[in-house]
Amino acid sequence: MSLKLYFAPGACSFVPHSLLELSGLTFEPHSVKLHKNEQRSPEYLAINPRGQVPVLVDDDEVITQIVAILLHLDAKLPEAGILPASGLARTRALQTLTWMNNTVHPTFTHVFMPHKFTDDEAAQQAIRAHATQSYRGLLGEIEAQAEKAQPWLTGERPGALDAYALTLLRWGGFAGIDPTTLPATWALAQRYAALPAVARAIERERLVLNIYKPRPA
Ligand SMILES: N[C@@H](CCC(=O)N[C@@H](CS)C(=O)NCC(=O)O)C(=O)O
Repeated sequence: MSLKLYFAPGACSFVPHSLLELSGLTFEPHSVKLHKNEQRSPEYLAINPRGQVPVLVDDDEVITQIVAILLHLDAKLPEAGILPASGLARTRALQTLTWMNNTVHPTFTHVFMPHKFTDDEAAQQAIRAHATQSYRGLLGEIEAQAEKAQPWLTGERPGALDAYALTLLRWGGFAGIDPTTLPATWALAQRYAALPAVARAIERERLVLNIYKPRPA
């Protein structure tokens, strides 16, 4: 069995990256530098024609989309606790995971890359300002969940939701949202980051957890 993960430092691929480290599965990490547009190189497009990370290659199978990648890894090694094993706890975790992926994450894309949605510069600024407000509200929803974490968002063990919460909160810093104003999520992210396996992924990506800078309104 061979596993390869294509990830970009600081991107959403941190979710499977840190969970692979946490699982103890052996994998080959491949860094893709988005700021150098490596995701659009012919070599990378041959792997993922959508030009996005993350990509998991399991033997010869190319798997994209965070939720699919996590379900694949979870099926491979259920004891890693990427998701709760069964029952309502699993349903609830999937409910939050898919919401993070299909709502919170694309809202940040509007903050980070408004040029994907219009060529008009004034409209880009309006999109960014509006999405930043929405993003604040969505992080507030994660905060309410983090306040009730038992002790992790994923449940008794750190897993998918904790990895995604760290990523989304960290991105908030770019959007001008001070992570310390979301104290339960901030504490959770720091706790997750301090796990030795997760720290390896953080080190490989050279991530700084708090990238907050006030943004002009
Ligand atoms: N729905 C996709 C989203 C993946 C995605 O948004 N990846 C971003 C990084 S966070 C990316 O590769 N962006 C490169 C680009 O748009 O050029 C998933 O769940 O994997």
